[in-house]
Amino acid sequence: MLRCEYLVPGRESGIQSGRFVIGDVVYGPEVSTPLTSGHTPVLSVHMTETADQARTERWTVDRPVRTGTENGLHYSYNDDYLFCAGHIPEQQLYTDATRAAYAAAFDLVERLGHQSIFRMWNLIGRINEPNGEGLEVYRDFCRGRAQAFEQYTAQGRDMPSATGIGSLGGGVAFYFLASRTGTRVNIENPRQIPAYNYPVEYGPKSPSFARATHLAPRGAGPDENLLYISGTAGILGHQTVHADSVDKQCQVALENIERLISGSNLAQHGVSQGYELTDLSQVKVYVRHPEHMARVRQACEEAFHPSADIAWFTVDICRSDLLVEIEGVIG
Ligand code: 3EB
Repeated sequence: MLRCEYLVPGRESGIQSGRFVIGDVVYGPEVSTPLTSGHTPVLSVHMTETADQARTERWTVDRPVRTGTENGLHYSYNDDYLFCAGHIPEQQLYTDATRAAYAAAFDLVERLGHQSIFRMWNLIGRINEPNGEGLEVYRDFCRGRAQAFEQYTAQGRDMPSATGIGSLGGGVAFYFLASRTGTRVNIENPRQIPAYNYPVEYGPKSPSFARATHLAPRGAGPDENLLYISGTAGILGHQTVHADSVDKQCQVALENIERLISGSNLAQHGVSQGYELTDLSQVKVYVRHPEHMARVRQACEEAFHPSADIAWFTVDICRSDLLVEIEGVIG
């Protein structure tokens, strides 16, 4: 089984026996291109001002991994799972570089036989700023990503759940998880239109992601399924709601997740078991303005289980009217 945990960097926590690290993502004060340092990939993303706010998202699996690097991609995999990290340097125009980076990633997973990319993260510097032609960097990124996904989905594959969020700089860092075994189902939210169908007012190409992905790993019992919840914001239909209230946006985001993971919605997608907010074991919360953090923290701590692992970041969000975004993992 695949698991993730959030570690405080520097405070080294041992790896449980019988478990193997497949990838580390340092959400910290520095950016670096992904490094394998002879073993598993480590991607460092500039997501916090200071080292004490940093968290390392550590992914582990229950069988040993092999590691490789090609085309700027750093990856680890075993027979079940693959973790892969990449980095697009800061540039004036992102469309072509994004398409190329994604195409290289799709090519890699195809060759390794791990075609089912089920969860992806994109951490984007200057996300709301204009690129060299005046187009917002996020929209520029979405165009290149969509061009790569057009080919991918034409081959009958599903988009992953995803996060597309601001970072404090350093181009675009991305990483994803894929699987070779188990059963995977994409989940959409009846309260929101699929992001890949957003109208053109949000950019020349819609964002390429599913609202959640459900994974029934090989050999897993009914209680061992995994659910990956995409970055979720105060959006109903395709529209941002309550642009003037972080409290209300946070409430709508939580309600969106609640509905997404509910038994009634998952049943619509052929998944028999539903979940509640208190079932999320790992959560990341992104808040645009530092002065909103305390209120968002209070709302989220009330909504999630006291033992949930929650990581907090003050970064920009893909639409300039979004004030908060929440993602999570069940399992
Ligand atoms: C939204 O619902 C909010 O571009 O990969 C959430 C999750 C969002 C992923 C992405 C964007 C992305 O549209 C933004």
